[in-house]
Amino acid sequence: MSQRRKFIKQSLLGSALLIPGLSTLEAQATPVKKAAGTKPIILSTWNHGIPANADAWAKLKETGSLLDAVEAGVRNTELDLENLSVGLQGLPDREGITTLDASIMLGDGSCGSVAFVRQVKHPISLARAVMEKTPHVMLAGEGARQFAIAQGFPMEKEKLSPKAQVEYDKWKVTSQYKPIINVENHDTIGMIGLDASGKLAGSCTTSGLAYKMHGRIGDSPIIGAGLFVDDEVGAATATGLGESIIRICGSFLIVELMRQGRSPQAACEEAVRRLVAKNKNIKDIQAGFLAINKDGEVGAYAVHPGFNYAQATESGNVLIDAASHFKA
Ligand code: SD4
Repeated sequence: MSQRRKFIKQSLLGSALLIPGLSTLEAQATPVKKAAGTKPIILSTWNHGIPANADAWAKLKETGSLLDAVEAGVRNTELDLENLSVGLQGLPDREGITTLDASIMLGDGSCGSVAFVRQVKHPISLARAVMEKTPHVMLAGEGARQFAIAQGFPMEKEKLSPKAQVEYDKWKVTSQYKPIINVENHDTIGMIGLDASGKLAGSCTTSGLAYKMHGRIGDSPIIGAGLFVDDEVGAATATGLGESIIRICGSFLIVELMRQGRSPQAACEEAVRRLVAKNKNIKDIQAGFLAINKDGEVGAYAVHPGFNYAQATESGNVLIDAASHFKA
């Protein structure tokens, strides 16, 4: 049996459990409290979440630090040459320059991010350095690059990856700016995790929208938009058209909805509902959210079909399709 089928079968079995002492009918009529989630757990967006989760899991086991884990996990994607939306191999902006955004956050409110940064192979580690070594939360552009140099980060040559160069050359023929759902623009990695002691952390890293205007910054480095983590409640991360996510402060919104009692799933659904209401041309916009509460329950929801995520627990690392507002 495939891992995904096995996982689905297990979840179905879980929801069919009866309460001892009640007949089948009574048990069906009684609202059964959703089974508590599991700890530790690490979640990340899209297919590349599988290798990223594997690295994060290994790091968690090695150091016991969830912060180390969420950094190590997305560093894997930052080096993935197949991925055209994360790291320096990502598709460039309209001028042919690749600029990166990243953020990292702990459940105690510590956070750091970098935006519109060039020549840095691991923006997530730079975001962590902003969090740990400066009095600030966010550095952008040339200032972020200067800080990277001062911190001893190697500067990479500004040269497009062979795959990105081919795509950019094709794009230049028409030079049309038209984001395509789930194809060129939707491979950002957002990772959120909960450790065995109940602490939460998250990370998010991207090269942003392909062929964006030079200087454009998306949701991923904006605390509360692409990522938000609070040990009292839970964590959320986002992927998709950053402008639509910033407009509703997506990740913060989900955490606050969970604080008011919604499940991670219900909170993600409400965020998508709001995003759909606040954005024009919604048929051309994909956005997806992934959330976890402090009990380890998970939620995920997207505007359009096609969003999936990877979930690592003690019982394995599996890919799961998220439901969506619009149906296929
Ligand atoms: C951005 N949210 O820069 C990112 C892009 C993305 O999956 O998530 N792609 O708008």
